[in-house]
Amino acid sequence: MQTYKQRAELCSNPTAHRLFKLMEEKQTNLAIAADVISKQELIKIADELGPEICVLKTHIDIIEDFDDDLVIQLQRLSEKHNFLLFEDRKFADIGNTVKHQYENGVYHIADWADITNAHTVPGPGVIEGLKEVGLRKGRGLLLLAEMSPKGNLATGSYTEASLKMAEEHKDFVIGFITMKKLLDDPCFINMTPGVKLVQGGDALGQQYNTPEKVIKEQGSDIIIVGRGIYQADDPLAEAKKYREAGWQAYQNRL
Ligand code: S5P
Repeated sequence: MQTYKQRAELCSNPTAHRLFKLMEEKQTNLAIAADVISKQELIKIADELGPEICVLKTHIDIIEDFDDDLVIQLQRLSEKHNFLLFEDRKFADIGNTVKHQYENGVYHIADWADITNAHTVPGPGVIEGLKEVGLRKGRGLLLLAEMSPKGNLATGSYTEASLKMAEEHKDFVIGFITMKKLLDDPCFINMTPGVKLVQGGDALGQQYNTPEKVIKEQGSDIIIVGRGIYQADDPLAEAKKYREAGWQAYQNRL
């Protein structure tokens, strides 16, 4: 099993390289899903939890008072605390449309998000469209090869076809949203949502596994944790627990 550091050296995509490198340096494989709806709450999470995480995952379109200053502040905090910005946009349209959704509109995602992601349901065109914008900026794309909620359709031959699309676009696709490690290629990074310290679910189909199960047993690389952290009484203390659990599971795997 290769270390994050060894994998950093193997990957030519600059975002994948940076991510593996910072994970090793900071000793964290924790990504926070900051699903809050105000600018102030998002900035607070980025600043307070920034030292604990490798990635800040946003849903920028749920912010009620979004403005360009939010993006400037997030970029500053990502430099201050050394984490990457991942806009969880889940692009899912034809190449020409996603290109504009990525580059234009209100959010200009390609200008600030190191990482974004896409569903593979439209076929390889979705990757090609995003790549026209993101590759020259050194960005990285994750494909949703598997999903966490009950009854989702990203399984079997759909997952297999998604892996193939990734292999055909290795310059831009840096990995997967997945429940487990799917390919042996060390340059694909596996990020797993649906993580809590205790297994379970929510009322809307979400299913949770523990950091130990996700990283050690399922061979994933990064745990994505939302409500488990930001809804805790003390989010910073809780983030430290997840960080410790995720890193311990990685070391046990090695
Ligand atoms: O299959 C998925 C893919 C994603 S990216 N299941 C998910 O839950 N996610 C995202 O992970 C989801 O959009 C949310 O931002 C986060 C999980 O949040 P939590 O509060 O359930 O930990």
